[in-house]
Amino acid sequence: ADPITTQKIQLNQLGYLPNARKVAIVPNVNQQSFRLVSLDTGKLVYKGKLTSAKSWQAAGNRSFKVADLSSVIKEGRYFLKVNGVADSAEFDIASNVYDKLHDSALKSYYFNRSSLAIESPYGQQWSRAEGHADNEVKVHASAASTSRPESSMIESTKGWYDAGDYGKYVVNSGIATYTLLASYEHFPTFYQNRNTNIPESNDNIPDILNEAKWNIDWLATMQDTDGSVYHKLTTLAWPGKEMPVQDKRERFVIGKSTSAALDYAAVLAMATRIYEPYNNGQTKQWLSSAELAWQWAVSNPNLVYSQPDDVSSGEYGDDSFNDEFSWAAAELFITTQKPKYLEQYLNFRSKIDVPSWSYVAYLATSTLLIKGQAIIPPVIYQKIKSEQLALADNLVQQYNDNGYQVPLVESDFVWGSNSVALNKALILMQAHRLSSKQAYKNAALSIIDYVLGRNPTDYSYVTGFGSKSPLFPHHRVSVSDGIVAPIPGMLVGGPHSGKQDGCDYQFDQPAITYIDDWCSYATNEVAINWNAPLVYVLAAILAD
Ligand code: G3I
Ligand code: 9MR
Repeated sequence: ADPITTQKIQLNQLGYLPNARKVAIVPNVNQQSFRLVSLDTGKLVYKGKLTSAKSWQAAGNRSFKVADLSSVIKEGRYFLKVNGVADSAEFDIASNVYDKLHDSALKSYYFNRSSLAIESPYGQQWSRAEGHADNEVKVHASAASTSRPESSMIESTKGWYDAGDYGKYVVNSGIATYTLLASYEHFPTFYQNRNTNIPESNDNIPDILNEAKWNIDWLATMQDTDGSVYHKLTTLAWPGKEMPVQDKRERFVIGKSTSAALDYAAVLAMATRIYEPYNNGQTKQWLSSAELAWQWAVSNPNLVYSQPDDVSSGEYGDDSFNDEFSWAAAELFITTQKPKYLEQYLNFRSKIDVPSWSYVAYLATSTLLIKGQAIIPPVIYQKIKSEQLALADNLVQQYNDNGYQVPLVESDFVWGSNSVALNKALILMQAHRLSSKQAYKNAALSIIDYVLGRNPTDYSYVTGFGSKSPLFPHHRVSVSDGIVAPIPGMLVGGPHSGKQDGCDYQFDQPAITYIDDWCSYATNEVAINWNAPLVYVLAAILAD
């Protein structure tokens, strides 16, 4: 049977920037034209031709049509009409259409802070009691050392919960914190006066840096005295379906790994240069601990995290570290300008691809291209740049080849597919910055359209935004706080066909296997590394 997920018009449910391409996907009805109606005047403002488009295997191969309303640039609220199908959702064309979304996506980190009560002036209806002070965390056997033996206690407060669970994981914190710090480092003016209404909003530090510092302060506690870094801080089993304050299970620092040490080194090196002007007195310590972690990793280049028998929290396992070495070396080089780190970067340089928690080679590229031009030999800089542009060109090719007009291919539909999409948009916006070619930006904007509803499930994948967004994310706070609306501004993982959670999915094709249900931790969980590229891409678009 034809797995038609929806007979609806699929478009960006929030809306479009006035000068953006504006495309909607229309069911394959026997009609030639579409009409755009202004909600403000009730009048027809535009009539256009429907074109037919290539079907998309990953979405079940059904055929559909495309409505292109790019030529409408007047700000306002609109909907689309096509005979034979329901009117589309209402949407805006406005230059501030993504402002609130950006701020809310950033604010979601505040809602996921460990060791802090969320107070009503900042959290409104989602205020809650403090959970997980983590001032007494036990050293697990797998993390023991002579200076900190098994069952000794360390203090490891603050940090963000990783996702729908209450664990704090160094590896995933690495890319998530990087991406928020890069948002600031690449668009400092944009962040100068943005107020997200967090407790620190009235100090002289941009809110995004205050937010990231909550996690960096925690990260800095995850290093042992010899420079090694604990892999994670979690309970042994998963927490219950309960609020943070109710989870009284004992918490442990568990395992050590080369990836944790290198991700730690990269983030603390980066933080050193970014927080330096704010003279917070910590940056000297951060840099020496980053260099110590680097040294440790050089002496322990192959320590793979292996999950102990008594532990079932998230694994974030990885067994190839050249990409982490190259990233840490790049950050250390930009911060210290010591030639040995450039040599090490060149030594460990890895093929770039869309970044993820397990493959961070691209993060080195991103930092070196945007911060390194003055200090990297021109031949090397040009090489890195041409590789970046080749990767982006490949994404533009995918965009041109896809009937939905999004740069997505079947292999992108993994656990957290929406973050693959947004990291592609991050690459495209960086290519746009390096070369100004409009195609890069068009393809990046198409991904914003995709996550906000122009996709074959018809969901806007960000809680609280769009006419049909997730109500039941796999997020323990949202499911147990007694408030109907989930915490806003969270991007869910998105469709893929793994079905590791055994939930009752309607479909099998990767781009439509999604369910808005607490059950679905494989498609409907949220995570700090998934939200971060949403923040970055929106900042890049709004700052452009
Ligand atoms: O490594 C294999 C690869 O060789 C193979 O080709 C591919 C085919 O699908 O699978 C790859 O393994 C995947 C692995 O991630 C590495 O990318 C697994 O299928 C996939 O199930 C696994 O998903 C991870 C998931 O945890 C389960 O371990 C997600 O990337 C990761 O984001 C997610 O992270 C969890 C934390 O553990 C706990 N906190 C919540 C967080 C989000 O769900
Ligand atoms: O809630 C957990 C989620 O945060 C993780 O991403 C996921 C990864 O395996 O696991 C979830 O926990 C489930 C566990 O794996 C199996 N039993 C049900 C748990 C959730 O209800």
